[in-house]
Amino acid sequence: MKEWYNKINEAQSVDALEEIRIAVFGKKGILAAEFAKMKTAPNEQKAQIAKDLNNHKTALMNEFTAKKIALQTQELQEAMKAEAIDVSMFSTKSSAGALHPVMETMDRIVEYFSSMNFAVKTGQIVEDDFHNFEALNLPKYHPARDMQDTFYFKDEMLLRTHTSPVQIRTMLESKPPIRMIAPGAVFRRDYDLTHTPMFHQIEGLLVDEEGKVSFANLKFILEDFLKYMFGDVAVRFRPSFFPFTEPSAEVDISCVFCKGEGCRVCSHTGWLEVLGCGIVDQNVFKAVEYKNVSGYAFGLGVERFAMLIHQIGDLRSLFEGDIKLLEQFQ
Ligand code: 2NM
Repeated sequence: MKEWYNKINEAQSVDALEEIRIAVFGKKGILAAEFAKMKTAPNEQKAQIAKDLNNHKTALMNEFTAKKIALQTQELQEAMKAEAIDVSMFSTKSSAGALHPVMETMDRIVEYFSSMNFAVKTGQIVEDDFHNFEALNLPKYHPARDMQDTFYFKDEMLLRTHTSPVQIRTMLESKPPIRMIAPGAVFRRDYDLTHTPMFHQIEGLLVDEEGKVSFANLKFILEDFLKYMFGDVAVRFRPSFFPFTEPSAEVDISCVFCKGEGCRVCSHTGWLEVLGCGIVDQNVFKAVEYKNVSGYAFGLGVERFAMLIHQIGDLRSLFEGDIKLLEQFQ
């Protein structure tokens, strides 16, 4: 018996101890064998032998339990030491993502107009002919529809060519005064060096009582906005045409690459076109049944802003998803 106490105490691992447990307490173990021998012992000794064996059994079990706890604790501590991770260690490569330059630019534009109390509206990408064209003073067969050819579904449904349908929906569901911007993806049948079939726009609309909204108000906010976006640039307004505004203008900033000296990017004019705007045509207000109101509106392409801010030469690189390009703007 004595040797089994030693074996338990000298066990080197939980596994080795388990083998000893089976050898001592198992069905074919030494205790079972000792109890079996009792049958052949003289009757008057049986009580004493049983008592001794039961004492050993309890004592061995106590030894075993104490040893098992000690070995488990030791093995756990060794494992923790071997598998420890230094969470404060520097990693060589960070896999944190970043906003795409187009989305980051969009956020910055939204931030400016939010600070000026413009509400942000989104709307829907699949639109109908009324909200995308008709209500915007672009009747069927109007020549200006050619420039905004798009992707059609059946029943006069289409992919919106600008975010203006969001302005129309906002006017139809609420009353003036209105002060809103509509950021989002738009679609046109265009694909060349400077055009992609999908791009992002932000358009703005302000409506108030007749006579309260002037071209001077529009000039002020757009000049302030462009200086917020591009820093200390010159801003100029050129007369233009849009079906939904009258009068209309295109807005240029002095070239951010050559500071107005003239270079390849600005075609040696010193100016870059960045916005379209105007006083909302009364035909648009007729379409949404607004009376005795005046308003201004404007629209811009977010990809173009992102290219000018980050000095990206090729529009298509914004759509390729190339990590090498994207990592430059983290
Ligand atoms: C532009 C330029 C000028 C415009 C007009 C409207 C609406 F819905 F109020 F009529 N929304 N956006 C507008 C005006 C857009 O983008 C170059």
